[in-house]
Amino acid sequence: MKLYSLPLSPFAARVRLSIYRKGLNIEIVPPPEGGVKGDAYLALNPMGQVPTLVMDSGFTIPESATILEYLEDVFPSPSLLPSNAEDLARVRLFLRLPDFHIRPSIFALRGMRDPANRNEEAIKTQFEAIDRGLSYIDRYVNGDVWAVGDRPSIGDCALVPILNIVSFIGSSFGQSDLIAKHEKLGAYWRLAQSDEINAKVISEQLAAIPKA
Ligand SMILES: N[C@@H](CCC(=O)N[C@@H](CS)C(=O)NCC(=O)O)C(=O)O
Repeated sequence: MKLYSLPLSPFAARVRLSIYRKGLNIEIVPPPEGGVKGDAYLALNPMGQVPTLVMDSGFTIPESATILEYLEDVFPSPSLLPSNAEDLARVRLFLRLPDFHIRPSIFALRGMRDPANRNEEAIKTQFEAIDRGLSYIDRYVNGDVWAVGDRPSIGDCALVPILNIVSFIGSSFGQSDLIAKHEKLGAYWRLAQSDEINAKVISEQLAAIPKA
């Protein structure tokens, strides 16, 4: 099995977190020559995005949330899914809320990191959207070291990499308290960074940030 991944992508990082936590023997590789929009990669993932999981049989799976659920089905132990339905629903919210309410703004802001491309009004609008997204997530986290329950779940796999990107994007625009101002989410983010496996993925992402 092989995972196509790029170190900075919060969606690829979700899957790496699951792989590390489960101790899986899955090769982690960058997209082939031509990158995510090259013919070789588009043959694996028609959307041209990371991550993609490729099975030894040749079957391929795009979409990080689907890959995470597939890994739970194929490698159920150690489980990264809570056992009760309410907690499972919260875990699944952590896969969806960042996609709908954080991702679009991160992508918009990424294009404005260069001071030559900055539009102050647009930046304000995007940070307001991120703040709203974080407030939605804040409702459902525990405020403890794990997002849901008393052990790691794919909820943490989803949240840690996107919070890391929010934190980085915030500081590159001079906004350092974006996460901390949300009480439970701020507590979660502080504690989550002290976990060794979370810290490994966080540092992989930070090492890949292009120098401005
Ligand atoms: N919904 C997708 C989102 C994946 C995604 O947005 N990947 C980005 C990197 S963070 C990407 O590959 N972008 C390349 C592009 O769209 O050109 C998932 O969860 O896997």
